[in-house]
Amino acid sequence: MDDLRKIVVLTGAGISAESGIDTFRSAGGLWEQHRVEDVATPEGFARDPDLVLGFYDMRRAALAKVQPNDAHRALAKLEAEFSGELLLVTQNVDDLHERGGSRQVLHMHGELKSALCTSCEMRSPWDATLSDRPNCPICQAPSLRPDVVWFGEMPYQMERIYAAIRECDLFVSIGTSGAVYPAAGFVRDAKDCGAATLELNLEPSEGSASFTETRHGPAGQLVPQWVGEVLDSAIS
Ligand code: BJW
Repeated sequence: MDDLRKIVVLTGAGISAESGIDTFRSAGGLWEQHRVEDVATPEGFARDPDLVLGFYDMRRAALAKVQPNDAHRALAKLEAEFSGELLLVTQNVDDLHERGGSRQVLHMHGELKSALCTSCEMRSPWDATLSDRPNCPICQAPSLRPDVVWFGEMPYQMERIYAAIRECDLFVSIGTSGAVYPAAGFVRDAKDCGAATLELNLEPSEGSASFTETRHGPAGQLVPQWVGEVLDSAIS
């Protein structure tokens, strides 16, 4: 780890599981409680906007009741103390990285606390409900939807992410099943560019075999331990 200058970290729902947020694909997870086609596609939204707006209102409200955990805090410590470059990319729509102290977080699948106007296409910070069809604060149209990336839509800031992956020395994937692209492909993109790759996940993910190193267990333990190793190796 002595030559570590550029790290890209990708996080998924598993990093927020110990805070009490449901993951998607685990037993009892969100996709067992709701049909993915109904709540996480543009077609589902067009068919039944009330259902979709209610689903995201419920998750936004649940966010107010949970707190960041040791894994979020450890990544904030890494950002503050690592002397090289760190890009933290999350697939999560929660704000637990920010509340754990991270300052720079790239939300590739959007954010629960943001609304997207389908009329003027502007994004606005949003803390309230959407199912009551409030007006867009910018164009005043009652056309707000959750500012999240559904299946078939383009994730945010892909050029910036791919540029960082091409240049990184280490790609680390934390708490994600590796079931959803393009994020699931980042490990192979990083490896093709010569980076070391590390998986920190409760169990082997769908992409485990692609990583040069895998560690399995709860993120609340694995992430602080790994961050400690990185910061110690930079000091010595
Ligand atoms: C713990 C833990 C603990 C638990 N500690 N770990 C190539 C091949 C095939 C298909 C495609 C392809 N490219 C594109 C597609 C189509 C599609 C796709 O991937 N389909 C798959 C089903 C195959 N992708 C798309 O449509 C994407 N758009 C797109 O590709 O645009 C074109 C494009 C092309 C090329 C470049 C760029 C763009 C958009 C995908 C949007 C995903 N949206 C969602 C919903 C967001 C809003 C919301 O939150 O509701 O994003 S779906 C859902 O899955 C959510 C998540 O971010 C995402 C990933 O889930 P995640 O985070 O991995 O959670 P889980 O539950 O799956 O896994 C949790 C893991 O944690 C598990 O492994 C647990 O073991 C672990 N764990 N406790 C550590 N304590």
